Amino acid sequence: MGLALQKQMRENGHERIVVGLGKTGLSVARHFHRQGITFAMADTRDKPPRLKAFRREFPQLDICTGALPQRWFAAARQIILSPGVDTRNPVIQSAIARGAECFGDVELFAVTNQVPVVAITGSNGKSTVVQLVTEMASACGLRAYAGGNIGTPVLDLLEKEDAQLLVLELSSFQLESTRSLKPRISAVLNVSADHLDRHDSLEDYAKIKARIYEHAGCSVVNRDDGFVMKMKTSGVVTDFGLGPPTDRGFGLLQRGMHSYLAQGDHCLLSADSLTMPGEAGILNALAALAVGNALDLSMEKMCVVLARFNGLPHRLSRVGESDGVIWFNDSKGTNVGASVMSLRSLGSDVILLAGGTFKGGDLACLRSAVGRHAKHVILFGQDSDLLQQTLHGAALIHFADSMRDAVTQALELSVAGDKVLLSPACSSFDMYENYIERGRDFENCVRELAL
Ligand code: UMA
Repeated sequence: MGLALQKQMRENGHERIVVGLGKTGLSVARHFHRQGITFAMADTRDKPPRLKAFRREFPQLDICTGALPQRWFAAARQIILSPGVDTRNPVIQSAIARGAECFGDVELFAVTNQVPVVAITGSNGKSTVVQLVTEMASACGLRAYAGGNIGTPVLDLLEKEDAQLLVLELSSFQLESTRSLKPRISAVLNVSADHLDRHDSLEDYAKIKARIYEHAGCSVVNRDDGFVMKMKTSGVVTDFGLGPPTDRGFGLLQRGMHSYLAQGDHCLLSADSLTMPGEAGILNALAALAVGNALDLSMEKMCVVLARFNGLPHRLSRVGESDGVIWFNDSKGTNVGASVMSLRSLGSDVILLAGGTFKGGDLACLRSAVGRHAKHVILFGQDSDLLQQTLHGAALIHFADSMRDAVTQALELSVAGDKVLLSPACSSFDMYENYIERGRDFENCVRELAL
């Protein structure tokens, strides 16, 4: 777009505006660019995370950051909203009132995609089930890819030319504006209070989740969940739950001293052989089996995947990779020994995120491991000064005032080949309820900012 035209557009408004310059916004921009469609970009933040990438890739396109300007939206006919942007924003609302269409990336994906889709939502466990189903399908020889809320924006999946199955994790924000998705199989894992700052009530939130069933070929339901059981399903219905299975459904059977994951009256796998902990782990496994069964995947191969699924989070678990940088969550590294082990296992070029409440331990040992394995250390929390005194000179030291800040700094410091490791060598209680919450915070920040 020439400068004169840009100026005129700025004065008269844009017809098509992508709102939100995070992962989703950038994927929408790339999608439109591939299709030769012009648009403008807006983000309510002064410095949205993908601004640099956007300017680099689309120097010719108009972008505005900070509060959304009314006049920009005066001529808007299409608004493509990122999931993090509240549809109740007054500027968006007045554009809609003037007749603008407003939808998200999943709707754009749905109108173009030709590959069979499994769509999974729920308040908890959806990433695990998406991951499990993807691994099960791959084990059965299908080229399957996971995307959506789990991390890879759905429009990026359109680029997977060899894909035979797409397994999507969809949040309520993504489902809210989706009309055209026709999943082969849809599942709502559970509904509990979440995101009520964005949805008017729990019932409203459940209603949005129920959208996933609208055009489904097969609906997988959690028969223990009152909200899910009230939802209108389509196609063949399969259920799962913790009690004994229904006729063709999935559940638990007691045989002697042991519980078995089962379909109907057929035992499939001992509950003890799952590494995923607790009832939530069992429910996730049952949900994945129900979805996989609806896909006609081999029961035997699915059970192999379940038994070896190493879903243990927060223990040197790989969060993801972007631009050649790999991100690891080792929030369970709450003492020096654990963090030293993790540094050792990653070899070299580590950017270490550490800090919290130091519980005592061999700081000299940490210093020597940092010296050998880490390039940078980003410190946060109560005892960061103590750690700084110890680690000074072993690597370049930086300070962060929050997890988000630490991840942002790591993103800026990292180059291809680096490994960013959260392994605090400290307990989490100065900032968090527990190491799990800390690990989750880290993973959310990484997914939002870096992947
Ligand atoms: N934001 C603004 N102004 C804007 C745009 C965004 O303030 O103009 C803020 C939002 O309030 C939000 C943050 O920026 O806090 C990120 O929003 P975004 O829409 O730009 O997010 P993306 O980077 O595109 O990532 C989104 C999902 N994020 C959200 O729904 C908040 C990611 O899920 C998802 O992986 C990604 O798309 C790809 O599909 C993350 C998430 O937290 C993991 N999801 C929520 C959850 O799981 O509870 C729903």
